[in-house]
Amino acid sequence: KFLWLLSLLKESNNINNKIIQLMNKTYIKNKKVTIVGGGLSGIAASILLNGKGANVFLTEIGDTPEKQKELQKLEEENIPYELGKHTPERILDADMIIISPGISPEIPIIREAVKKGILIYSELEAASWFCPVPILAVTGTNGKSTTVTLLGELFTAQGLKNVVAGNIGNPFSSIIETLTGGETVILEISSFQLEKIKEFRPHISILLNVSFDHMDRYSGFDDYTKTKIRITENQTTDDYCIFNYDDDYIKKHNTSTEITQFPFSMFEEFETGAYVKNDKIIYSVKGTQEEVIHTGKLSLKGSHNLYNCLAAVSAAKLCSIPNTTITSVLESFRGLEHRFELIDIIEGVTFINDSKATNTDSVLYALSSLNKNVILMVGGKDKKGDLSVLNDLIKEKVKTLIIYGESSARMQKAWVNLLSSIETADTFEEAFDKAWKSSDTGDTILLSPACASFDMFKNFEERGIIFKQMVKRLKNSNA
Ligand code: UMA
Ligand code: ADP
Repeated sequence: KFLWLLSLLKESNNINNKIIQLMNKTYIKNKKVTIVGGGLSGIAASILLNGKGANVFLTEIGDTPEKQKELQKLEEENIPYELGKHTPERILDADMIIISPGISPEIPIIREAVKKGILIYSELEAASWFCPVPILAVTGTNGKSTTVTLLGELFTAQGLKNVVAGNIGNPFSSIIETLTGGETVILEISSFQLEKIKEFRPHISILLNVSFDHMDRYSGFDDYTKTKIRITENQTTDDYCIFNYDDDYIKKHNTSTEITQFPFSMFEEFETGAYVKNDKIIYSVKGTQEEVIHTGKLSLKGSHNLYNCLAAVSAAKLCSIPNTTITSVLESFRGLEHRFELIDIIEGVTFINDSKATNTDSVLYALSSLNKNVILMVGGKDKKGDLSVLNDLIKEKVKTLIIYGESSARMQKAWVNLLSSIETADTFEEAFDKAWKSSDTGDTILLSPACASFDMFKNFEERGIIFKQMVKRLKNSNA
């Protein structure tokens, strides 16, 4: 009965999506659209909207040879653009502006546009106008990439067509024209992308967790987390919100009664929801419980990943994926590179690459998953989060702290009294050398920076790759 109801709901969701799609298709034609930012999102949105008949103009502040090369794509489509400046007259001569996620709506040119009454939308919003299939959207401070990738594997293993896109690296706009119908779009969504939505409406949303992050962009925790909750803003009773019941903030603020709410928890049991009982993941609908998998069989380790699995299981079950498929994927899914990734053990010292840990909460989970004797490499571009949340775990688990990067002074000040062994390094290489020199058999060297990477690296991937290369070099020199 539940499945029958679900298929009816899906159908009405599809009809609504199609109506919105038709409205916007007609609306966008011949409209003047300025795209601000010529990164992945800006380029993809330009090509999509140009293809839908809009008069697109893109403006990009950078003017490096790489940028020039990237924007050649627009020339192929005859889309006009400017590099190295944001020309007000040109930008403001628009019916609407599509803003890239990395650009704050508080920059002067966007403020001016708002004053002039120009509509401002995010790339996520614009792409969603043309999405003909249901959207499963995942947000949260941490665990998004892991969860969307896991969901993609669950759908694929069941033979269900799907496309994973969004903040994970391929903009939503870039996949729209590849959709042939029958797919589910599985979107990783950041708070930045949610800032300027209007109609964006996923059929299933997932709220994983919220903790301090991006405090360099938001006025405070409330401002940031309220943006995350906007993922549910346009959902209706036809739609589902799978949410983390153990996250106090989400529990308090995700209160809409217009949505079909689906909680998950490690501590509470629900009539309808997913939870852990006697080391098993239980999925329950209206009191009918099913054991899905023993937590000991999950290939992803750590309590943070158990939450990701609870969320993914909930979505998979709501999409009628059977337990046999779920268990086989959850037993074999190895997780993603740079997320608490075990690299090697050299002379009894374990190396873990957690370069994607760009905020304090992800470091908290990394430390919680380890025993004592951790040598923690931490630092980078400061996101101004509250560092004291790590105090207890640093005291309990960390033997030596190696601090590097732009955030160095603030971190030293925050943790100087916690332990006797704190070292600083001017370069990442020096930080690695100091970590190795201070290690003994049985220790773990954990790169879990609690910061963005942009002060020293192109991105967190480059930071993780360089860390792994240093481990490899060390191994070779010790061989
Ligand atoms: N720019 C201007 N004017 C300005 C400021 C910037 O023109 O005033 C230009 C920059 O020079 C650059 C472009 O705008 O060329 C950058 O746009 P962008 O930062 O939005 O970058 P994209 O390449 O479009 O990448 C974005 C996401 N980036 C950010 O949110 C910062 C990518 O997430 C995402 O993968 C991609 O869209 C596809 O959806 C990255 C990220 O760091 C991985 N996300 C944050 C996170 O995960 O914590 C939210
Ligand atoms: P995101 O895409 O949200 O940044 P990732 O899956 O890439 O999330 O993981 C980023 C970092 O957060 C990694 O260090 C990872 O170990 C950690 N992490 C993953 N899932 C969670 C979670 N549910 N809660 C806290 N930390 C998590």
